[in-house]
Amino acid sequence: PRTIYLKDYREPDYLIDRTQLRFELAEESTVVDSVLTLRRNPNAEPGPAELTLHGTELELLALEIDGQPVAQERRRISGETLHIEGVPDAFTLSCRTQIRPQENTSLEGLYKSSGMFCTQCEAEGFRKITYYLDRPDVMSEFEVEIVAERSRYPVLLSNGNLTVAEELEDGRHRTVWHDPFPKPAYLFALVAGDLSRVSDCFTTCSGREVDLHIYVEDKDLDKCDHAMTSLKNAMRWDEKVYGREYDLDIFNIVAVDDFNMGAMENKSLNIFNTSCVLAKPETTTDLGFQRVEGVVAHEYFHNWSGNRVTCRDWFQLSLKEGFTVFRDAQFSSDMGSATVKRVEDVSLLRTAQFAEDAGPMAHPIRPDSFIEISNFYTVTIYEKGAEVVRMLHTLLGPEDFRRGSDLYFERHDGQAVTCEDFVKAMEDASGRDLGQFRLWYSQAGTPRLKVAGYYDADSETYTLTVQQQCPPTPGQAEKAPMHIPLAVALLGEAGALRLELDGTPADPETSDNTQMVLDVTESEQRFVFNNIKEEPVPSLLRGFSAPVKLDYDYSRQQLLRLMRSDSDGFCRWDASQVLGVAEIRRAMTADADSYQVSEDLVDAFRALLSDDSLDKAMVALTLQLPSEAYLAEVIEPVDVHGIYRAREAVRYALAESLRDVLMACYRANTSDEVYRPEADQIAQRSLKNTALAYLMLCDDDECQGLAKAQFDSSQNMTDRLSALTALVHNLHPYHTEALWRFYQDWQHEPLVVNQWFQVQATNRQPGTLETVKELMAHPAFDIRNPNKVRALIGAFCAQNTVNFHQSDGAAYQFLADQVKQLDRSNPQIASRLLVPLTKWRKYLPGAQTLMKDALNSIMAVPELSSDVFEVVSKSLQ
Ligand code: HT7
Ligand code: ZN
Repeated sequence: PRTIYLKDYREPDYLIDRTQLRFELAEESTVVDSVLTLRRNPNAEPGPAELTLHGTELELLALEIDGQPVAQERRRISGETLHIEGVPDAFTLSCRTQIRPQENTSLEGLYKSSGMFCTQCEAEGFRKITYYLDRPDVMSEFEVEIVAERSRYPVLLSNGNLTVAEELEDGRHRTVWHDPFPKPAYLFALVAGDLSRVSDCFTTCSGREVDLHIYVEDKDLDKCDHAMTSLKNAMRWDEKVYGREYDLDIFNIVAVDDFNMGAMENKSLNIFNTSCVLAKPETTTDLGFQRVEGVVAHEYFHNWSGNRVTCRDWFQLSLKEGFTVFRDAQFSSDMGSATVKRVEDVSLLRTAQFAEDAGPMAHPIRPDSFIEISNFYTVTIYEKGAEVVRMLHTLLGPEDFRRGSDLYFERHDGQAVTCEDFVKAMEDASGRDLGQFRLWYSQAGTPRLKVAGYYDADSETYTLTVQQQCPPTPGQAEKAPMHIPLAVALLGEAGALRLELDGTPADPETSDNTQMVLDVTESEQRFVFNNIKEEPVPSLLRGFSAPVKLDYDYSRQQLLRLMRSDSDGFCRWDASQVLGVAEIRRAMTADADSYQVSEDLVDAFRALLSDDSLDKAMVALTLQLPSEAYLAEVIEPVDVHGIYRAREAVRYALAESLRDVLMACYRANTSDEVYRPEADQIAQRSLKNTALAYLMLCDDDECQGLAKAQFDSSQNMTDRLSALTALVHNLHPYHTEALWRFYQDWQHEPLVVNQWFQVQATNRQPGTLETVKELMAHPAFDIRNPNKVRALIGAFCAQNTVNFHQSDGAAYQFLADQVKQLDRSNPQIASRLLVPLTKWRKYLPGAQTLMKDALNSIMAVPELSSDVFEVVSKSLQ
């Protein structure tokens, strides 16, 4: 496989002004006719009159230029391209290809899922439909005709407005769709199937009516309300917060079972994984409801950040993804609890993204090269990309940031642009110099900030010394210092102190002048605060103002104080995490019988549980000890089993010490209110189920009876699944029956069955690998369905660390075998699944050898896909 470099970017030689497509869908194969109106790109470098189109797995039936067949000697198919020589400067190219969607298991291009035809064209799937300039900087106006048998495919959809719908003879019908907005091929979509729909409408800020439809299988009609409400909230929010109005008269969402990712933002025809659109209380957890809201909003927001203004090339992917994740995070914060959302996002970043940044696939948010673009839909591009946009928001402030985004949309509407264009718009609108800030786009790795504080009572000054350093990453040995916004406050006995930095007063946005954003730009820098009358505790990296690792040598007393009284919710939670890590480290070194949990931690947790004034969702998050994944980031080399045992020891000790207050909390938060997926109730359930997880560690009858009673009586999936998890993961005598009953009740709901797989796959008890293998033979499992693969194999390998890292290496080999098999049907899923193996360098020497053996066994397979080849070869380098 060939490496593609950003430095090799060239403008396309030809442009396609108009794209006419005609699909004849049938059971054996589909015939695609295209008529492309092409012209030479006036900005292209001079070159031969030769057109090179992308195309793969296509059968070429006919090819004409301006109505004349193209002779064999003038055309050549090689690899993934079709070359045509001697083309005019402006012409129409007519092409007929035949494809076999029924046999397409990669879920890219046109394929079938549960009897319906659907498409996935991002990033390079369109070339599996017809020969085309399948690159995002070629934007074209599309007209699409679809012909199919009416009884099997009564619904025929594509992008834009419906212009024709008519019956044909012999039981077929046809529709024609026209999308007036030029778009790249990756935003093309087609759906044909027997679908039912839920409809609503939305009046835009300028008074236009937009018809909204969600298409699903008939049995799922009762699960669309939440997605519809989320869509309307997102449309209103984007008008209010970004001034972005929807631009067509119709907006469609279609749910499909087999989908490689969460959803796809095709112009006016979003296609969704069922897991990201369907929701009802009986089948969907609170987390599921929140995911639907977030993904619906994310895809909708792409209409501007991605579709109206798109990417010039795939190296710019974070231009649309980072910005859109930032926008959906702002939306979710506004819809629920902002601190909870922030803590959840930071947790994901500090586990998955920091691990990626420290591993063999580390890349900047704008990579310099790739082999397979599908491998670059990463937590770095998405989540770190969103953090970079967030830093711009912090540095500029909300008003200038909004001016910058207005300017970006105004300047580049209808264009395919770069990350540089985005930063330039922010720079021009705000007048700020973002020269050094641009390094965030080109440098990979997680910077480490070492901060020290010194109080001088005589001069009444407090000095923060900040050092930054970024570790080497593949291909980038040396790093220059970055521009890091460091939000700080100084806490005194009576609260946060007024800040004055060498004469500069605090951030005027915080009305009380107690928070400041420091511009950290050098390897080492000192910030002196004046008029500080007492020795403060510094509150650092407030709201997680930059994606960095922070070192500050806090005392235990200082951490307990931050946890109790910092006005920044993120820092309160983070202090509890630091204390949790310290406790688990201590438990790792203590021998099993002598370990005693720290009294001050127990007291702090007791105080949290007893304080009714606190946000219950935050209390729940704070009570949960640092995850195994986070511990694996901060304790190296990673002793998986040592970490697990120590974490369990701390959990047991806390449960025992806090049993009564946990029980009171559980009872106080048990309610029989009708289920609502809203912040107050979600918080209450989260706290109750966190208490339940602890109480199940106590072996008295009252505690042990809780999960069974909750399982038997719960009316919603959040409570039912929490109870099932508690029963199964603690090997409660009722667990087998509970699993059986759960399956009996929900076997007709694939998304619930996936949760049933996942509960079993994440069971830390010994023998889970065998259970997973047995479940792969269960009639409900299907290796062709990515959701099932993720729920069973993915969850086991990525979340069940003690079992994945069992000492004989059997689970590594199991994963390697699955990757080899999946690579033949769905390379994208295969290469995502293998990520846990790529982290081999972090583990103890014995595990490293066995993990490398598994990777080498994959490498030995002839004809690996470019997806799997790239990940395995880079991780073995
Ligand atoms: N922009 C969408 C990306 C996507 C995708 C990429 C590769 C393979 C399959 C895919 N399905 C969707 C999703 C998004 O970020 O909104
Ligand atoms: Zn996206």
